Amino acid sequence: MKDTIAAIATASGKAGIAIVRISGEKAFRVLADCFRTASGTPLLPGRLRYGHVTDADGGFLDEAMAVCMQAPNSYTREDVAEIQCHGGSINGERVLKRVLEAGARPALPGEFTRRAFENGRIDLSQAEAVMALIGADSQAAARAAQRQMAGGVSRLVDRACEGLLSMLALIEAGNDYPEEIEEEATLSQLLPMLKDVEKELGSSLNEKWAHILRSGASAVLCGRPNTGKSSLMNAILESERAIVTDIPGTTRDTLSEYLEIDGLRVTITDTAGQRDALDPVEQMGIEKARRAEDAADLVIIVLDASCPLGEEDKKLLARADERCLVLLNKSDLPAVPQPELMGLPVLKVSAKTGEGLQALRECIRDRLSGPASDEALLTGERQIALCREALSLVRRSRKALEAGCPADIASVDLQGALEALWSMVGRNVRESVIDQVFSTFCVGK
Ligand SMILES: Nc1nc2c(ncn2[C@@H]2O[C@H](COP(=O)(O)OP(=O)(O)O)[C@@H](O)[C@H]2O)c(=O)[nH]1
Ligand SMILES: [Mg+2]
Repeated sequence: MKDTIAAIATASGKAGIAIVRISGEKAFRVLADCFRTASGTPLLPGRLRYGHVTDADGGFLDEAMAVCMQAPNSYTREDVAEIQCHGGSINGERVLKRVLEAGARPALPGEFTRRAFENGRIDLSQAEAVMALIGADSQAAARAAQRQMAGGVSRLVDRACEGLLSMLALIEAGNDYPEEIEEEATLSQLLPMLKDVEKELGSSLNEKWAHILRSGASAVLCGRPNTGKSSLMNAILESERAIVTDIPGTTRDTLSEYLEIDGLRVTITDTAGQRDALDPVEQMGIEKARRAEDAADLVIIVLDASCPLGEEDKKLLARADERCLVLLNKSDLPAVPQPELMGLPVLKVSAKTGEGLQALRECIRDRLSGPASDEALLTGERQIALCREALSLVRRSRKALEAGCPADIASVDLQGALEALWSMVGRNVRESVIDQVFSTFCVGK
């Protein structure tokens, strides 16, 4: 067991409770030194007890509860003690100071989780998931982090590594017994195995969805002036956020708000209407609108059902790509024929009556949601980069074999892929990589 560390595990500021966490060889001794149970009997592992935090002279410092968790049945797999004292910006610090005086040292960011990793309770992908869960700002991101904590990525890596090791063993056997094992036979076994690993790694990479989980999704309302973009923004948000008038060119700057649709965090942006504006301020707004549109995950093109399509509408439709969703707003007004839209999937809505808004929400959610099964979806950038590296090495060895290269040519790349996968879970990684991962953590976790 390592030296004994302590930190406040709860957030700072006004709060009912602060938890001071202690882990390491001396954890129980430190606790015994600064906590007395009300009954005077000693603490038993796993039992939460009421009592007092005492100062160095045995005097009263705070009313608290305390618990001991004996190694290996704890978060760090070391002896862990926790004091639940009163919260607030001063009190928790006072109790921590007392704990440090009793023989613990302040924990570094992420040091508790690092110990859990170093003591083999979790692997590096699970440690990263802990941080992702703490930082999650949507239900979807929290769910993805929890799946990774439960070992989704670990299992993916295990399966892929098993495949790679079997392939390396096959190649090795071919090298050792060239008379007995035909090169052809080795190749015919290797190729399907390579394809399986490629498929598996590929399915865990969905970078667009991973980005949405990390940073939320963006949806941009665009269209020519007066089609009702700002009205729709307000209707979706159910608040009078954007100014609405019948004067074209009312919205000049882009305007963004957060929205949660079925656990998915979406930033929705209203933009200036697209047209050839003379006013320099409006021109700048239109320029900003174009940039927002380029960066968006979902581009919502708003058309007006009550008048024929104009030049600007047609331009927008012409540059529409797979990120676009076409809305026909003002469906409460008599519709005019718009032959240009024949055969195009459009959603009829009315910002005025609310017609179609629920369908619009569902459509936004469906277009921005990830795959139904994302057991082993990679979300962290480090994980994604390593998986991409492993995948490209596996692909390269498959192509080399298909091009008729001898089987042992593939073994260097397969070994490289294996190492990249090991790094994902923290096997055989350099200390600096581990430092890097845990440096992003908060103190007390
Ligand atoms: N009848 C009707 N009028 C609408 C609807 N949506 C917007 N409008 C009107 O269209 C005009 C322009 O709306 P606005 O939201 O400012 O359009 P923007 O320029 O695209 O942002 C305003 O007079 C709105 O009241 C709708 O669904 N039905
Ligand atoms: Mg507007």
